[in-house]
Amino acid sequence: MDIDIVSVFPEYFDVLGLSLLGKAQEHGLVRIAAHNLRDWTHDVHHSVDDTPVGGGAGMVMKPEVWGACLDELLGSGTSGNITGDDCADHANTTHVGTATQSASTQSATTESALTQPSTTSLTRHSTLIFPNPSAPLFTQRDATELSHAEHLVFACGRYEGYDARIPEYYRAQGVDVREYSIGDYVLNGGEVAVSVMLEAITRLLPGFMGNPESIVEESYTGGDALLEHRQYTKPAVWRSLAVPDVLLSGDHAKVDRFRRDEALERTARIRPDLISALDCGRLDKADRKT
Ligand code: 6GU
Repeated sequence: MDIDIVSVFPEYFDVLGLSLLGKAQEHGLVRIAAHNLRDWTHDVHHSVDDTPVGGGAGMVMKPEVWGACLDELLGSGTSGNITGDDCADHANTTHVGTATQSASTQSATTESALTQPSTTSLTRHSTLIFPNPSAPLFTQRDATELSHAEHLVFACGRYEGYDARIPEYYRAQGVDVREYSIGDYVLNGGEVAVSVMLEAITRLLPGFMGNPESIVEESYTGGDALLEHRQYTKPAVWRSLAVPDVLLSGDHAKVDRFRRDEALERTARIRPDLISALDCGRLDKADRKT
């Protein structure tokens, strides 16, 4: 999977070189590049935003800068001329998690990848994602679907948002454009939301997790999105608190039943909205009693 992230704070994504995602990049499972939006500006101030048309507080991100940037990253040449002098130099592009690369090889890699679209970049399917607090919620279902994508481009907005014509334009060009919120609260910009979505997506890549079963069993996965049952490890008694007896019984059917009941009970109590959304056909006879 190929991932491009555009932000006015690309350093935000330096942490993606750490941990499991860093390993996944080293192993070639995923390539992640963070780009600075200001590299596509042409004015002396490198401005990326302007006042809202119609008035109001704050600033809105300009369509021209995003247009130049996204035309290039999507490799589609949708606005016609995306070569030569129209391209800024992208000294600030960082290949996240490739710490061993020198600055010069890094920039050489970037240039050839971005300015000489290969046949694959002309034919590959790209998905363009805008974090947006006013968009539909990003769910595990979206993460699963996007984990099969070939190329993801995350466009991080800052300030009061981005000009609405940016997603509209690319959608009209036939690009798969998504806008997602990660929850009912307001963040200063899309960077944290993109980090969240990226982690949810990339951990589902085949070969990413050491133990693939941990993905299958967890909350929200599969058709029925239930909260997970509680977990215990040894010792059987800690500070006079005992692990439930059934978990020590060795009776796998009983253990499964106990965990399923607990998942249903916790979900009904903590997230009744998930129970209402359950597909009744997926409940078994014993579930109906709980
Ligand atoms: Cl995607 N962006 C911002 N700025 N705030 C958010 C969000 C996204 N999702 C929840 N809050």
